[in-house]
Amino acid sequence: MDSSKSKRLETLEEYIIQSQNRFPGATGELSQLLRDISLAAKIISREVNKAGITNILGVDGSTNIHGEAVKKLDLFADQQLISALDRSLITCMVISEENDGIVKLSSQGGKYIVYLDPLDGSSNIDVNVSIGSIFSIYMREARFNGNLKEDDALQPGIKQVAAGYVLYGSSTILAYTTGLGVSVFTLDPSIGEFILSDRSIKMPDHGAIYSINEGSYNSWDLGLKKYIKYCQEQDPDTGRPYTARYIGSMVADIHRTLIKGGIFIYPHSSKYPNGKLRLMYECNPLSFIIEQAGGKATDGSKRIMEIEPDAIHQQTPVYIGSKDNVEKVTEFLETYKKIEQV
Ligand code: AHM
Ligand code: MG
Repeated sequence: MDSSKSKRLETLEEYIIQSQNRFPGATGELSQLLRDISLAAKIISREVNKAGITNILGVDGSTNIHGEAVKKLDLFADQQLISALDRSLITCMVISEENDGIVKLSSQGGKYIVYLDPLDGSSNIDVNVSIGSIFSIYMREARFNGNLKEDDALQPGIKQVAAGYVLYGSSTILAYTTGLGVSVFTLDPSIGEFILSDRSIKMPDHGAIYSINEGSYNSWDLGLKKYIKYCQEQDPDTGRPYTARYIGSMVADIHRTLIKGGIFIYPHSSKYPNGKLRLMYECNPLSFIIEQAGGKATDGSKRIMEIEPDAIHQQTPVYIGSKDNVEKVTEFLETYKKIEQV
């Protein structure tokens, strides 16, 4: 075998350092923060993989701030991520799905604020289906200005300096962006390193997959009902009928959408008048990723990343995926909204 032709593997660590070197003024703090998250992700991945053989699997008996049952792995992931961020003294506060208020870290002068969904899709833990961690990073605006408060964390998604997710699936994947494209890494468990699998992933402009919880059909707006019927109609020119895929873990559904194209929708409904998914630690970071890969993300009319937040756990409807698919559903929503108003 000609070893000179074998592919040189690039680790996440090396990739982050090389990316940082392209910016001579960089302090290295953001790079450190991404390394902290990746270290916590490796530990979470290990626990997720052995969940079935340890008693960590299952509900710990408490509920989180949204009244949902908290699984033990949620708490484990939350603790791992927060303590990794605390150790490096770069982050001043964390907002996590598992914590009601802001979590102030040891370094109150730290310049970054991190939002986390430590273990997204936790209802899937017990059935061995893919789950994930999501992160979204902001700079603190009034860095040296008194006590940290929730307001310091309320910034629109366009101000994210980095965001990403880790998917614990058939392999563990880490995808992140700093606004210069989306890089994807795959964990090689034999060496304990994330290996670069895609330097700058681009998603298809159009996809033939729609992803939505159709059990809520009766409570959707007319425009959405009509759009889903459109997806199911026969039209070989546009590849219809589309395929339906819904995992119920947003990270996993978005990862598929990133690779294969299509659309993921979690609309408002009578059960969730403002949508179910969280703006700050689910929709904004995943919108940043999807936009950087060439896709789009809206709440049905407005770009997700331009929504001015007024609460850290705020919910929003979300329509996210390939550009053409998101534009098409928007047309349906607008058309039928006008008809309903007449
Ligand atoms: P979680 O963060 O508590 O796990 O909830 C968010 C999850 C998303 O991952 C997923 O897209 C959605 O909830 C599924 O909700 P539903 O079961 O209502 O379709
Ligand atoms: Mg979640």
